[in-house]
Amino acid sequence: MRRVTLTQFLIEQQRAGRVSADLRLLLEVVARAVKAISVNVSKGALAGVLGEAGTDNVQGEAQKKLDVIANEILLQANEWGGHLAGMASEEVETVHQIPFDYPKGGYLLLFDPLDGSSNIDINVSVGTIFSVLRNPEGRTDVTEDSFLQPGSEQIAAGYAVYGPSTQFVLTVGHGVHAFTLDREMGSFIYTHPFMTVPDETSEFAINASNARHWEAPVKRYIDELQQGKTGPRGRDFNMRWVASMVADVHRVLTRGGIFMYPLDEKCRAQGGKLRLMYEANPMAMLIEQAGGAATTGRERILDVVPGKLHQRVPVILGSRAEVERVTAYHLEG
Ligand code: P6P
Repeated sequence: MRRVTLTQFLIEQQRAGRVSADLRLLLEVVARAVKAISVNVSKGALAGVLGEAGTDNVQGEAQKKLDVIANEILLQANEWGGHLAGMASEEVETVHQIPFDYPKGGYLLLFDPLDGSSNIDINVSVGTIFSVLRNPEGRTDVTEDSFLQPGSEQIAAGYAVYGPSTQFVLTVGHGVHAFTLDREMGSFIYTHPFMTVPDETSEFAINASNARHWEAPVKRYIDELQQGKTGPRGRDFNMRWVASMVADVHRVLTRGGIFMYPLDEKCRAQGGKLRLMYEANPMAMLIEQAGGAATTGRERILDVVPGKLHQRVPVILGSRAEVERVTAYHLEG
């Protein structure tokens, strides 16, 4: 079968009027950057890139060497192209301005350069998550406020998952499409057109060690799943928890499931565990584009109006029937 590359896919999307020339350039540049990250991740100990960087990020979390490397790769790859007005990264407290000697464009790029990096040293899948917004009309000086748009304003979102194979998963608002990296050619090959999340599932993902902190609707939902065919759900369920959001969401996109990092007493003060702008929003866009649902338990994630760049939010996403059930339990109170 003739192999379609990401470049050909994007040119055809541009020809169909679904992406602009600048957005196509942006996505090509991000794809090239994640190839460089994939090379670093796959070298692991051989490249001396494992372990701590000796610094903390804006979240107060100890940075891994690869967190810093991935962040630098994405910033440097995207500065010169003239497609961006500014960038925001999980690893950087403030907005990253485009250097004055480079042209600016109309898009804002947000990313978590290496999500799940606590899994690096144990050789478990990690990923890069990104989100694309338009720079608000007429703004030349990009500030944090420029980024504070609800997830429904995203014009593109995606992630790379660095697993047994490196895959690039993308939506520009017309379905979810995945590409697998051919390392010999150095190109992403179109392998998964129109990924869809089955409405029903028998697989759930949650960090069960937090059970004592959960709110009543979550306790009720998980308890029913664990009762299996002897309980109200009348069938057995399976549990998975990789502790790498990209790996867990990729499984949901690939075979269905529900992924949950709900509000609990432990993370209530922060508003949740996962970050809204560059984790929850891009994943919610992908899941909805694949026919699934994504809520905080109380509202659609893509409707949340951000107040801060690095704010956190509860996340319940995946197979629509299950997300709607959990959300209904929350709204029953
Ligand atoms: P916990 C990774 O640090 C991350 O941000 C997500 O990728 C992942 O889903 C979650 O945190 C894991 O959290 O509390 O299970 O370690």
